[in-house]
Amino acid sequence: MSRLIVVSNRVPLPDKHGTAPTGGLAVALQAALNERGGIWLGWSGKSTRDDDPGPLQVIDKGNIQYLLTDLTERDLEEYYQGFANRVLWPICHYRLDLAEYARKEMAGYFRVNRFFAERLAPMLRPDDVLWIHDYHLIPLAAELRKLGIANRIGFFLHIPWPVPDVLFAMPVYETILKCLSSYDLIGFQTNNDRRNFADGLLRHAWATAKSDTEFEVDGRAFQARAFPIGIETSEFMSFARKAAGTGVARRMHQSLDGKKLILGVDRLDYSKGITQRIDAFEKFLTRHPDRERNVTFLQITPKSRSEVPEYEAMQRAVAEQAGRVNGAMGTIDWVPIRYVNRSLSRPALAGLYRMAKVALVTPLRDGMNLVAKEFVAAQTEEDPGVLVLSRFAGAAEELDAALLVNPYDVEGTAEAIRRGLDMALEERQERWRAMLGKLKSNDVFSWSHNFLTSLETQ
Ligand code: ADQ
Repeated sequence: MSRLIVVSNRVPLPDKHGTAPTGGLAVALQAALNERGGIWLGWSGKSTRDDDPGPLQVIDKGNIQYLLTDLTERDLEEYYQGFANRVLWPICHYRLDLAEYARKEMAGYFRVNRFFAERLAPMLRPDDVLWIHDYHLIPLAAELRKLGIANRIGFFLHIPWPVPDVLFAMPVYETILKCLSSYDLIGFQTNNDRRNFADGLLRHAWATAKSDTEFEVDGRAFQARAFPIGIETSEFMSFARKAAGTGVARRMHQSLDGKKLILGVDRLDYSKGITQRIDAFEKFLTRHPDRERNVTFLQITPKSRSEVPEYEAMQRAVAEQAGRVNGAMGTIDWVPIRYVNRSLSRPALAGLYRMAKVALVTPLRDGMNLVAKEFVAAQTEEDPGVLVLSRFAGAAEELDAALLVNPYDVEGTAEAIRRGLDMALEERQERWRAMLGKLKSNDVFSWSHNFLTSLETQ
């Protein structure tokens, strides 16, 4: 079996005892690397003021070599904070209003990808299979091809791919499309993303299609297909079974004091629809005053990308909004919204999912959304909670037995909260079984297996 070479912006390192990191994606890729041996390359998380990022840091663990590189401060600003997170991320999440194009940052994005390619190329053997992850690294295959690398190279995009008119607003979109055509296989989260990609690509005379999934650009053939990412379903189910006995679960149970838990769990990001969700919860309370004091909405949101100004502003906006609702609707012994900026362990998270009657997973746009899948996996058959899910999350393609909502429709989401809280046991079980079946048949291990098999056999 040929070696696997994974490249992603960040590398989840095993700890000093050699224990693999947690989180579905890391666990699945680690498993694929353990089986075949190989390399995982990415940014170390550190930056330097010098112009030279210095040598690669090499960490050997069994048959896997972790290669970490520092970046210069300028690289980091232009590639990561700049083009990746202030152009590609907003464009792919349909936020043209937040995209900030600057030629300097676009140049930095391509320069850092060339730098990654130059660091990787000398380490490669002719039969290695390469799997590149996410929007930070779209040009990597094109840069490797320039250096003479002819290996099979796959790319998986974790975020959505926009419709053509949104994509075309990005000044370098043609270069980005051509860069993608240097891969052998491009994986999208959903069929909708794959269709959007094909629609945008085929508006150009330089691209042709042989089928829905096979394309040709400048004489080079490649495939683009949907591979919806999963979670580590059975491990997550077992976390949730064990979680009832943990301190977090006990403390939460006590503090709920009989109130029904409505739960939101998201990284702090404008794509996650947190402010619209709080509006919907407030609307639910004003429409159903009899429910006051019977429910608690817990929103758990670790901060992310705080170096990007939009994220800083959002942190303030959400905290103020939660404070305003609590001030207006709370009583001396009831706080409607608990807003917490903390990361929790996976078992603690699983325990909270299991305790919740309703989960609000209402992003305005999301590649997949793993929280939706984790929530379903954590439920018990005897008394499953209800998933309220945005139709704009990739997860809605598989989890169509959830209560699907339009997150921009605040009243519709408020009504779904009510429906979720009142849903009869039989309907909850029926919906849950349908969703769990999908999570079992497509977990994160079969996702990585399917992708790699397609890449090697197409
Ligand atoms: P993200 O945007 O980061 O990922 P998501 O899919 O929701 O979003 O994954 C978040 C992960 O972080 C989940 O596993 C969740 O459990 C964890 N998490 C969230 N809040 C936490 C907390 N307070 N404590 C601990 N863990 C927490 C991108 C795309 C998604 C796509 C994934 C995977 O934006 O659409 O689903 O990649 O492809």
